[in-house]
Amino acid sequence: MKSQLLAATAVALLAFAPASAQGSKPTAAEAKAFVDKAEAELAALNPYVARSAWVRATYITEDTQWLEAKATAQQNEMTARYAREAARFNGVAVDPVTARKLKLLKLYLVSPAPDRPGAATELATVTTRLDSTYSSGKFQHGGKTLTLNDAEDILADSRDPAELKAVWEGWHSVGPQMRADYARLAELSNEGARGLGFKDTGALWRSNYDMDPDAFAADTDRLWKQVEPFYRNLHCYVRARLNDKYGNAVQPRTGPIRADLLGNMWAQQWGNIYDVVQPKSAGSSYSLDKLLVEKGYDPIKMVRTGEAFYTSVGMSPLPETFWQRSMITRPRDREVVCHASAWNIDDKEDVRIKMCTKVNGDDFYTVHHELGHNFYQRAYKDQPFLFKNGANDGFHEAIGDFVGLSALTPTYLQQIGLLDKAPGAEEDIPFLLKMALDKIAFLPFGLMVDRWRWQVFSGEVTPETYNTAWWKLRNQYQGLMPPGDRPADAFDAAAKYHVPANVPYTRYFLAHIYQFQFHRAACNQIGWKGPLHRCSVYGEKEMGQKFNAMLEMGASQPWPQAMAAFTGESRADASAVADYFKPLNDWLTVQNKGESCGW
Ligand code: X8Z
Ligand code: ZN
Repeated sequence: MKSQLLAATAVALLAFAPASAQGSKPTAAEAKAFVDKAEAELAALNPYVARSAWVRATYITEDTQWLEAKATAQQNEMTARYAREAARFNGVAVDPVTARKLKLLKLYLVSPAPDRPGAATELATVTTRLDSTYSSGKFQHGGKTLTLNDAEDILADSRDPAELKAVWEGWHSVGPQMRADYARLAELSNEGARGLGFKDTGALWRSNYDMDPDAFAADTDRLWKQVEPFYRNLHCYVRARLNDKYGNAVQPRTGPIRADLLGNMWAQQWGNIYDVVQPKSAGSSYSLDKLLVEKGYDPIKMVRTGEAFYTSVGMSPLPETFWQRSMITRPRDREVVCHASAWNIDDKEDVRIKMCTKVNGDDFYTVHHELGHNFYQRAYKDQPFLFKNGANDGFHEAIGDFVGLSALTPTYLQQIGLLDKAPGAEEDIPFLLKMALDKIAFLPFGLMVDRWRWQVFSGEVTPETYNTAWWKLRNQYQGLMPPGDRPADAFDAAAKYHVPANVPYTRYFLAHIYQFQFHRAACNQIGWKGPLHRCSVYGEKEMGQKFNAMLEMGASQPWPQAMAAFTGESRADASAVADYFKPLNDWLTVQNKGESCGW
């Protein structure tokens, strides 16, 4: 099977060599033939790569790592070669579909392998090892061996600052052993990106948004400026409540917030400390964590519930194979990658999720998020291979989040019997505060992770300064500090999944803007007249049809066209975030009177 694929590749190269060898300009027909061939070969290889990756991610051993690295190296080598070849058609007047495919071919790889023998294998080996090291990371605490899952539960539930600090530091002790591999990954990836004509890997990543890479960076700045005052308002309010609870010795009332006090290992979503910051006058009358347990939910029922939301808006149920092949809970007897993900193994119907699902509100939400990826994959499955993707990666992340915005409304929770009675307007502020702790707190984190990587890829940050640069950005964007001095060898960025896993992160920042644009547009379509945070699109088939039409486009058009198809808007705009949260932002401003905000 593999040798046939290699033989086919060789034929393809011979077929296209003569044009440039003769020095004559290739024709549009040759460009189209080249793209068709490349696309067919990449499509043929993909199910093999996907299966190798799936098996390694659900059963980490020396052997599965070896197998995955071999498959991804082959894919990287093939794709990078085609991406380099594609440059031959620069300036050829081709049809728009071929032009878009040529462009996507060059942007296909997150980290393209350099063009020399052994480089693709080394890159794949390092990448697989980094992901596996992170995923099997463990540390000792209180006489026990803890996994990241255990540590996350403690960060969410404990209110003992000494324990929080110890567990936070414990998990971050997995970082240093990844420094050498990470530095090598950055080197190889940069060499590969430069071979394709990009300044560095960061420039390659920023080129994925149908605009100039510098314009894209500026656009994320513009969006951040739109939401930054709201984030600072939230930061100020939360810091004051933490100070009320823990006192000056643990959390001063001015300056940055201690990163281990916010209920999440990376302080990226703060909803788990809602109990600490809830308004004295009127708190929330329910906790989704408790409701799920009380109503006897188990992981499968959570996923079934998620699926039912999508089918309620007209999408077809998941195939039987989804239930047979997904990994929904953590297996007891082997190492796996627990970080949640959604897969399409055969680029057709074989969709799956991989999660270590726990029965709590966070995972209830994550189930909806992951299924968003699967329903998107299903919707664009009939597109040509290179268009089987999101309009951009932020779209891919925003689909399930958009559904999640409805799925978390009390109205919906009552419709599906989780809540006996939906609370009235008196719970608007508690509800919005809970949402902001997750959605608004996330924004600066969503931005800073890749700001750090862009600096690493550009060479501005070196392995010696990985950690100081990380905390400089953590301070600048999020207003955070570590719970204590960091050891000289610390590599705290590596304690966040997407860094060792080499998954770009700006996508999540974008998704946190797009999802509110989708939500506002969908609520308009169904004729909703109330406040946006109480709107649920559950059961709205006409809206669902229009939504699915956007999903079916895949990556066939520049993303502004996909966005316009559903929302009528063709640029990212945080005004939908402001609309959704307006009552809360006003309320926070009043609560913060007399505080000296900022850090
Ligand atoms: O990684 C994820 C998803 C898989 S695409 C679970 N998310 C980011 C994270 O966990 O850091 C979703 C929110 C942000
Ligand atoms: Zn996702």
